[in-house]
Amino acid sequence: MKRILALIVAVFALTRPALAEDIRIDLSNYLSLTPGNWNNIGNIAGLTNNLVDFPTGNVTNVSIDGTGGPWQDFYGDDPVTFPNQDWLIQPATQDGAGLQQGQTGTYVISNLAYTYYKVEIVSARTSFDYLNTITVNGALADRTYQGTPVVTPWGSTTDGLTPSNWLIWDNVMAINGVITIMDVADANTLGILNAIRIVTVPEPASFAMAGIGAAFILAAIGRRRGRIA
Ligand SMILES: [Ca+2]
Ligand SMILES: [Ca+2]
Repeated sequence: MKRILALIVAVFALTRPALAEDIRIDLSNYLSLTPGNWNNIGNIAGLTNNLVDFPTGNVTNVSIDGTGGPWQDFYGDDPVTFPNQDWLIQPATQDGAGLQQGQTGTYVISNLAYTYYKVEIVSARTSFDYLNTITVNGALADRTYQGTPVVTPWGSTTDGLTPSNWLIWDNVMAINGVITIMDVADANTLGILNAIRIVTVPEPASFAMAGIGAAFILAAIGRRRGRIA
């Protein structure tokens, strides 16, 4: 009976997809808004609370704070040529939060409910190859969406827009619910962040699969017990 109780607890622990967080952020409302449960951030040098979870539409406690940063509304992928890929849809890349030459901008993501997150950041610009050194909790990216090596500094045209690529951090630890994103613009170019995704590890789909697996185990045990009785 104890084992059954432990399994039930495990099933509940594994089947919490509604509580997992998948936050999609379009930085800047300069040129356009991204539809669906995207968070369109107009106050790019300020605080935006209660970001919406993409799969469920639920309002979360998660916030994004660019207060004190030199962020400005920038054009990004003006003609919207970046293809829809995976989670990223248009017109999220059309505009962005920008930096003048040599400036450093920070976004603090707070009140995250889980410990580990995958963070994905898009920096794309038409014609002008802005050079960005982007870190998350002080670390460079683990990989890129296209599977090419991580390039630092990241060229918004040559590394971002032209190959339709972005940077990915696979396992970022939220420290007291906080993840810090930083972009440093090269001394001779501007800098830009167009879009961000922050998703619980494992992703909601994995939570659901784990839950289904646990349910099968429970059902199998139930059947076996039935036979013994
Ligand atoms: Ca926008
Ligand atoms: Ca954008």
